[in-house]
Amino acid sequence: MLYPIATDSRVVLDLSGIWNFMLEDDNQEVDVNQPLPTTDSMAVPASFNDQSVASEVRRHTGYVWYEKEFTVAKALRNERLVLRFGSATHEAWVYLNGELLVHHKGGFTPFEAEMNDLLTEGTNRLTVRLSNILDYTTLPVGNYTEKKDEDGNLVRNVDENFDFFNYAGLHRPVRIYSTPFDRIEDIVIVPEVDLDNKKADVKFSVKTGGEFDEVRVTILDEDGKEVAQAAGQETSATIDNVNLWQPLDAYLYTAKVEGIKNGETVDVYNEPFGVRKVEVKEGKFLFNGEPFYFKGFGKHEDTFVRGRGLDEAYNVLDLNLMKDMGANSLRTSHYPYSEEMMRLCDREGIVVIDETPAVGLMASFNFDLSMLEKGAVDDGTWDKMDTTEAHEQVIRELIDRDKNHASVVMWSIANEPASYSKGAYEYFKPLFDLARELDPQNRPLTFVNIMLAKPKADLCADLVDVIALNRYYGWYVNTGDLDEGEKGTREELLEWQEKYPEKPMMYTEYGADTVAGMHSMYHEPFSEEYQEDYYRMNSKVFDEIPNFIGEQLWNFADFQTKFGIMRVQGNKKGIFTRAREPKRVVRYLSERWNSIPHLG
Ligand code: GCB
Repeated sequence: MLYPIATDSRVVLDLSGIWNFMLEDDNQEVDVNQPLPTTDSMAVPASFNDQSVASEVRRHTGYVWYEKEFTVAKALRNERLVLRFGSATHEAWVYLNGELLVHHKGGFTPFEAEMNDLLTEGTNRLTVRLSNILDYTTLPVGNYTEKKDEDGNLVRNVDENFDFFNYAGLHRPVRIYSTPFDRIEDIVIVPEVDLDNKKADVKFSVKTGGEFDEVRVTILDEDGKEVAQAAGQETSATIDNVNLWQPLDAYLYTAKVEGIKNGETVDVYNEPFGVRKVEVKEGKFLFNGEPFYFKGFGKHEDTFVRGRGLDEAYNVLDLNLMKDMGANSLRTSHYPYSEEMMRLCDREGIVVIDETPAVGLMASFNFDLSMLEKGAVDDGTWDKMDTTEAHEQVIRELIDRDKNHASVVMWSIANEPASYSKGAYEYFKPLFDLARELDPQNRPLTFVNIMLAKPKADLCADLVDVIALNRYYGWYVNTGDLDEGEKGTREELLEWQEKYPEKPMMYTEYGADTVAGMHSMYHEPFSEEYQEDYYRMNSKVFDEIPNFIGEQLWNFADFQTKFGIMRVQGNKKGIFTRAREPKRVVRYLSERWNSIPHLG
C-alpha cells in the first residue's frame, strides 16, 4: 500500500480537523442513515481520551462514533477516489453516506477503500464507529470483562496487559486521495549493494491496477538529477558511484514510477528509497559492511492532550534531541509508528527496529518464578492466547507498509512474550517463517525477551538473528543495589554470549523510574542521581561484552499508563520528562554516546 502523496496525476485531500463525536449508548441504536445526534467536538488526528473534561470519555471502554461532512470538487469526481485511514485504534467500521464502506481491525496500520460508488455531489457524510476493546484475540492483548451496573447497564472494562495507557481514536490522518483508474498500486524496491565497486543494482516490482502499455522507472538523486532508468513492472537499474544511506548520514534517492498509455504518462508516483546493506554475521550487526552499534531508545507515541495521535512537531523535536545526544536509533515500542515518523527517520538517518503491536502475550506472573532458574515452565499463556490470526495480520500489514524504508533494519515480532512458557516456540516459529518469507529485503528478525526468560528458561532465542533483551537489574530486581545489579547484568550477558557465540545481542530496554527534580545525597532510587548511577553501571558492563551491539534505553520520555501503585501519573523512566525537559542523566549519556562511533 502506497503512502498518499500529490503528484502530477494525484491529489490528496486531508480530513483532519474537528469532527463530531459521541460515546455509543448501549440503549440507543445509532441510525447511520441520519447524522449522528451530537455536536460534541473532537480533533483528528488525536486520541479522544484527553480532549474531554469528562472522566467517562477519558476512561470509556467500548464503542465511540466520529462523523465529518466533506465535499469533493467536481473536477476530481471522474478520478478514482480512495478514502484512507493512517490508523484507527483499535477496530473501525466506516460508513459513507450511510453505507458500510470498510471495516478494519488492528489499531496501528493503515487501511483504505475506493469510495467512488458511494460518493455524491455536494455534501457527503463520513461516519466511523470505533472500538477500543482489547482481549485475548487482539494485539495488543487486553484483559476484557463485562458486568452489569445497578441499573442493569453493561459496563465494559479493558485492563491493559501492558504498561501504556490504552489511548484510542483516529490517531493518524484521514485522507482522500485520487488516482487515475489506470494506476500504480504498489512498488517494491530491493537495492543490492556491491560495496567494493560502489554500485547498486536496484530491483523494482511494480503492481498496477487497470492497464498500461509501459511502466517506466526513473531513479533521481537528491538534486533531482536522473541517475538511471528501467522499463517494465519487474525490472532493475544500476546506480554507479552510489551514495549509501548511512546511520545519521541519510541519502535518499527517488524512484519516479510512471504508468504510460498511448505515449502519455497517465499515473506517476515518487517513492523515496535508500541504498544500504544490513546483515548479521559472526556476532556483529553489519551496516554497509561495518559493525554498527545501536545507541538510542525505546519510546512511545505519547504526548500531552493528543495522547497517541500524530504530532509531527514532537516527532521532529524527539529526533533532534536524539541526534544531539549522539543517539542513532529507536525501536517502535510497542506498535508500528505513524508513516510520517517512518519517513522522517528515513530522512534523518535514524535506524529503526520496527515492532508489531504484539505486546501482552503473557498469561500472568502467577506461578513460582524460582522454577525459571531450572528451565522453561508452563504458565498457560499459549493455551490462553488466541492471537495467531491477529499476529499474522499485523506482520503482513507492517511489512507491506514499511518494506521500502531504508531506516528499517530489523523487525521485532513481539515485545516480552512468555518465551519461557511451553508452547512459545510452536507459536512463534510459523510467525518468524512468515516474516522471513514476506520481507523482500530479508532483514534480520528479533523479538524482545523479558527478564524472566534467561538463557536457561527461554525457548525462542533460536529463532532470532539478534538477541534483544529488556533488563532491569538494579530496578525491578536488586532495587537500589547497583553492586548486585552489576553482578546480575554481567553474569547473564556472559551466559547468553556463551550459549549463542555467533549471535549479536543488545539491550532494547533498561531503565529506572526517576522523578524529575528529585535529588538525593544518598543516590536513592527515583532520584536523578540514581538514574545516572544506574546507567553508568550498565554502560560499564556493556563495554566488557564482545557480542554486545547496542543499547536502547527505556524510555525516551515519561509516558502515560493505566493507574497502578507503581505508576504516579504514568511511567517515569524517561530520560526526558513528558514535556521533553532533560533529566540529569542526559548529560552523561550524551557524553558517552557522542564518544562511541556509530560504525566500526
Ligand atoms: C517492560 C516493558 C515496557 C514497560 C517497562 C517498565 O519490560 O516492555 O512496556 O514500560 O518494562 O517500565 O516496566
